[in-house]
Amino acid sequence: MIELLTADTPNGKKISIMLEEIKFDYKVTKININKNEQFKPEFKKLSPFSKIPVIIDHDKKISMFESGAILIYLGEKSGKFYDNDQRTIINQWLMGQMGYVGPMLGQHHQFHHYNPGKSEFGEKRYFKISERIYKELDERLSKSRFLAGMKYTIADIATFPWIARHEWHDIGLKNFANLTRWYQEISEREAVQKGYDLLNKGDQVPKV
Ligand SMILES: N[C@@H](CCC(=O)N[C@@H](CS)C(=O)NCC(=O)O)C(=O)O
Repeated sequence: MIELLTADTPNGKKISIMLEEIKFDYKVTKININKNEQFKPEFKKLSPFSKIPVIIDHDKKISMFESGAILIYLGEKSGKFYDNDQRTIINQWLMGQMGYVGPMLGQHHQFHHYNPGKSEFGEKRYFKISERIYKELDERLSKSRFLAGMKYTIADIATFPWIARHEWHDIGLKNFANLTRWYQEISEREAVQKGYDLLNKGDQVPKV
């Protein structure tokens, strides 16, 4: 059984979506990052940067932090969404999400959504970068059904929950036809809808 220690954020949703997709038996343990539970010594032992998500594979008695590493682990363990012969390309789109798409959109959330009016420089900078990310993903998806090719992979699973915050971004997802097509196709997957609502609060995947 896999235990997912997480919060209701895009990085957390990546893993609940993957666990639903591969149909593994799992349970969610909520870490309230607004109440600093991530800094508790017992959590920090599992996650040295004090960040969610973390998984514990109770059968193997191992734990892991970093969502990209967790997706790779679950892809390898399940044999799903991380095909051997596609790994070179999947890894590039996955690392691009981990190092660029997620962190930049995360900063955009901080300046534009949570703290508007506090820093004009920050707001403009991350708005522009986020707009650029939308364009770059749209360009890729104009040539490819999914990020790493014809098949839905862990690179899509990692990127999707970030684009699902499109209402916060105010960039206008519907103006990016290929990104919208990709987003809608993934939104319709039952596992995505279930994994999106990881805390069973009735959260629905936002529409375009
Ligand atoms: N690179 C990490 C980033 C994880 C991350 O930023 N988690 C945030 C929530 S989305 C967190 O735990 N923040 C609490 C904190 O930094 O104190 C991953 O992908 O797992």
